[in-house]
Amino acid sequence: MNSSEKQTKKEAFKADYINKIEEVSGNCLEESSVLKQYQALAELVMDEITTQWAKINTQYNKHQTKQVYFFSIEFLIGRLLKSYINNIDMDEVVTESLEELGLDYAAIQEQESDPGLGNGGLGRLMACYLDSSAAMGMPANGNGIRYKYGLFEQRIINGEQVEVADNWLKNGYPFEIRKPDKSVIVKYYGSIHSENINGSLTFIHEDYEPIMAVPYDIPIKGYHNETVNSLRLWSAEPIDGFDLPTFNQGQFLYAIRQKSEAESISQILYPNDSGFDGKLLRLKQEYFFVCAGLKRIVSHYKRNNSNSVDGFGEKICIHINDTHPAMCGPELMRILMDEEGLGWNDAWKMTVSALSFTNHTVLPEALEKWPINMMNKLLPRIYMIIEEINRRFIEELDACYPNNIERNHSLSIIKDGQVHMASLSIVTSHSINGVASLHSKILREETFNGFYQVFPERFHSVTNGVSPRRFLMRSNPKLKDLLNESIGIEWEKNLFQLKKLSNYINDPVFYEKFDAIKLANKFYLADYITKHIDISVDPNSIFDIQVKRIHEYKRQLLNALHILYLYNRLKENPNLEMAPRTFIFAGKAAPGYYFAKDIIKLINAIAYMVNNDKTVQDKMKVVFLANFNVSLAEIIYPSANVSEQISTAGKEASGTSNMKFMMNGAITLGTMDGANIEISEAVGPTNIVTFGLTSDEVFHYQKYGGYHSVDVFEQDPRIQKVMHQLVDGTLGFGLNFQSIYDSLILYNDPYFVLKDFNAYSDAQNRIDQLFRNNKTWTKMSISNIAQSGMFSSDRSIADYQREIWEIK
Ligand code: H53
Repeated sequence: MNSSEKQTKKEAFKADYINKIEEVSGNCLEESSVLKQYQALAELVMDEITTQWAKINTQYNKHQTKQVYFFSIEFLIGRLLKSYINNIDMDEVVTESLEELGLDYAAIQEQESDPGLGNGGLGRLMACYLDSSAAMGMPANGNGIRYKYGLFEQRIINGEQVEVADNWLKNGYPFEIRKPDKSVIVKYYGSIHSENINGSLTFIHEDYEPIMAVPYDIPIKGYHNETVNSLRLWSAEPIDGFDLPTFNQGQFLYAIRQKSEAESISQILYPNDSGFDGKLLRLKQEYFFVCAGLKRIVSHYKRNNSNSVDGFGEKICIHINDTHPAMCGPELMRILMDEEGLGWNDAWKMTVSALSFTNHTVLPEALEKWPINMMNKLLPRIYMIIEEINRRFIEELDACYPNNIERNHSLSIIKDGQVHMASLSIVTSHSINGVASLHSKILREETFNGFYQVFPERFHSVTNGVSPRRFLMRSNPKLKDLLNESIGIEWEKNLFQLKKLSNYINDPVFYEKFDAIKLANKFYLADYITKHIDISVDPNSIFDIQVKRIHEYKRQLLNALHILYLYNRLKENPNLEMAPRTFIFAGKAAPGYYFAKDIIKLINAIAYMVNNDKTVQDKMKVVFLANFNVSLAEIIYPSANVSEQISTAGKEASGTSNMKFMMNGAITLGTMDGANIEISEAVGPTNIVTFGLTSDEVFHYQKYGGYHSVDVFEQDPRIQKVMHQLVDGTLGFGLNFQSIYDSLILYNDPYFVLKDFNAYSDAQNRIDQLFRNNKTWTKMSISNIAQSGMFSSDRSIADYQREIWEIK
């Protein structure tokens, strides 16, 4: 855009914006509130995007383009306004126009709520995949739940997590379109009877409880292209709203109960990350978005295909994100057989061809299994179909591998009184994949080895990726500008082009600019920390950051114990030579995960002690930032020097914050786990610091024993001291972390924290040495960015497209 074009656009924008403000607020610009200024801007942007949306949908329908649908119980999309503006290439026009109008663009953006419709990695991955699909001009859509309350807001009060409801819809949400005309009915409970109608057996669902599923669509706009895909989120409502007859008969409470029971389905997101919560309401949620989504997809397909489902399996990809949407298999079978009149074999072929499944965890406690009784009662027809899928599967296995009856039956979808959702997903999908190389290997060799032997061709691996538009271009605009001026703009469309940075790997002028940007980002975070928790931190210190859900396997505890040890060292020798450090944590604990909450409490207790001790003041600080969400993440990654990725090897399927940190030039301090391994391969051993047990060693100890944490404790006085401090009152009057002590000693340290302590402490020393050589550190940092192309979600989507959905 040349300058006169820009001027014309700005004038047009300003005129439209002033009109919009009047329209949404009934006030003129000068008298409008910041909220109204935000709403007007959001509406203006939506007007532009919806016009493009309508156009592309017409094209998709006309050409019967192959469509992908991600079914996921979480979509952690983050704030959208700025991304939309970037994607329609209006950033400069809007920024300059608002400034000329005397408005505060940053404050306007702050008005947007950050929808917490996910817990962590799983939901955020879906948002990155939607962003990448749209950026690549690929028709891929999301299908999930419009939770009225997203993930709780976390406050830290007296060092402890307190949960507050997340009322993200309180001011309305400008980026969704409610489509009541596309509502569908979801049926629960009741009974099934079969009838012979015109010579064929027909199943009829009676006495069911109907719930109305109403879709809300959010546009997913591609970066600088014509594509607009859709994220469809379903809201549960009672049929015909309030039950007036009942109400009129005076049964007021009953009428209200009916309404609120219906609405409860989409009321709240379960706050568990990688953990299974076998509640009836969760099962209702899982069926709810699966049933509503599939019904609409089938009817839309028929509308463009002469009212027939022919070819559905070739034209439609239903992607099952973890096992929460595992009922896609039986539900699609139900629709194709009971509603479309197909026979079992035709319906089965179509279903398997349409479905693919990504597994995201090997933690046994996260694998979903539903009691037969619960499922049979709530979803009688679905359960019937699962039984039949299983019966046929076992029959085929017995026929193919007659000498393996015991193994065959161990693969049963239904066993021990439960329905195994991972097994259901594998049997009903033509493709199964893990999310990093190591993870996929564990799936093949351990977790799903029995299935791998039966269907080796179904197993794939696609390493996760993250959106460079969100986590580099949007969150680190200064770095974006430096990259553009140094290596041109091709990297914006193809992140592998960042390799061109190797031309600058020894360039002192580039180093200077790069360091200045990192420092400015650190100042920004330091400012946020002061504003929010009144702790002042030194932007020249190492920003050593661990932000993610709090979980034993992610081992925030290892980090915390090491901080305590470092503090002890500094107390013994206040002149200890070390680069000053700021240890930063953020992350939520599931409300019922008491051990994780104790870890938060421990970190805050250590922080309080360290930050108030004058002898260590200029050497170390510890910070726990409340309410980690996408918006806070965008401030944190660009400012990081060290990215803590220290999970017990074999436990973290992939991790994605490791990629976001790397893209912003942080050095990974990590175990050989998940995608850390691929990061290490990409950057080479001199640009990462790894430590600790390998996954093979962890498996070996878990299988054959041989690790006794008490031995480590007895041999290492550093550990003894730290462990005693957990329970002797050092961390504050009345503060006692016995549960943590017991887990590490009495229960033999199930996540190998003490076992890896020494290696971690050595690795931390290496970080210190490296950082103190400024040139080496900057070189490492730039090398990390240069190699981050492989961790763009654009690459992941291209892999899915080629290997799994087979889209040209
Ligand atoms: O999914 C991420 C992985 C990460 C894994 C995470 C995840 C959840 O956030 C929730 C449930 C689940 O089964 C897995 O823990 O390692 O990077 C995206 O694949």
